[in-house]
Amino acid sequence: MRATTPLPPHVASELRPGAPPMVADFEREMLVALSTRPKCISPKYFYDAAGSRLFDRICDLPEYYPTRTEVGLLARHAREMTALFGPGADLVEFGAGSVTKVRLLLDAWEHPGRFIPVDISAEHLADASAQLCRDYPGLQVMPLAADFTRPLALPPQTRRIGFFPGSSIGNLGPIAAVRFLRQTLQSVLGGGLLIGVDLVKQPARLHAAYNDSAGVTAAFNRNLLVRANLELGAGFDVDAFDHYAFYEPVQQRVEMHLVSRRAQTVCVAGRAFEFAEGESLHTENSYKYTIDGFRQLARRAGFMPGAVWADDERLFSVHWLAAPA
Ligand code: AVI
Repeated sequence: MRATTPLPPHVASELRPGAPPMVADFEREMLVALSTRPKCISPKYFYDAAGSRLFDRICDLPEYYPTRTEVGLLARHAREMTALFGPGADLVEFGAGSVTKVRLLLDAWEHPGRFIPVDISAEHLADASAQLCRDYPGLQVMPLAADFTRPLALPPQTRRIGFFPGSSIGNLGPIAAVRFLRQTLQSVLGGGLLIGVDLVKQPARLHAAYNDSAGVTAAFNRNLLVRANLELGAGFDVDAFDHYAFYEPVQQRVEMHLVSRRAQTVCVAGRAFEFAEGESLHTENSYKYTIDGFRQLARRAGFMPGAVWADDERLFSVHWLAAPA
């Protein structure tokens, strides 16, 4: 077995919608974010209860194609996908959340093994697992409340399959993404990883997905400031910040920013921080990949890329990455 280095905490929880980090972490990272030039904070702080609800609404927006496209791919190709799992393997979902997409796989898997949803939020996980047990009476569900970006204490098993939908890998930069995949590989050696990856496409399409007409993404972005006001008493004038999201084609990523329309002073942990008129707080990157580009990335992490499923418009992809024994 190759040794792995745990991911740094700020990278670790970037990948976990639904897991609110502790206030102390938020305060510490906000202090760093506001002291950095340009100001920049991890997207993990989007996901308090209100932010998670807004994210669920984003997933249903007409402009936000990733969720419905990925669900369509899983529904259409679940038999081919689960045939690769092999009979009796353990299926481990990383950052399982409400455990919805995996149902499409469980419905199609001919000889299922155990299902191990892993999520940092124990309460959420327990509810979702209980419901799954009711819906799939023969299925052995073994929820694991843990930070899946760190080495996991998984039950012994000869063949494990990872499932990581939603293109959450895109919220990491390419170097952190390889590091994350390398670490995941250690949990699924001899098995594989089924992972959803958003694709590069017409910038206008990406622009629409992150600038929806109902303003839900803008509210999701601004919720970070609402949260900072509630939890840290920061005093952001939330309405004076514009949501600004754009596709940057050189790095192939959507960047989200909050841009202050006026000069303002905020206060965190007794320290004052100035925003100049027009100054930005960079809140998220969402990397997009070509199919070949992602396969190369997976190879760099030690996986052997196999089948890929994409929709006819090539908006989104699901990759099978085999893991060497
Ligand atoms: C969770 N993640 C994959 C979403 C994305 O598209 O990068 C988060 C999001 N940000 C704005 N809209 C959705």
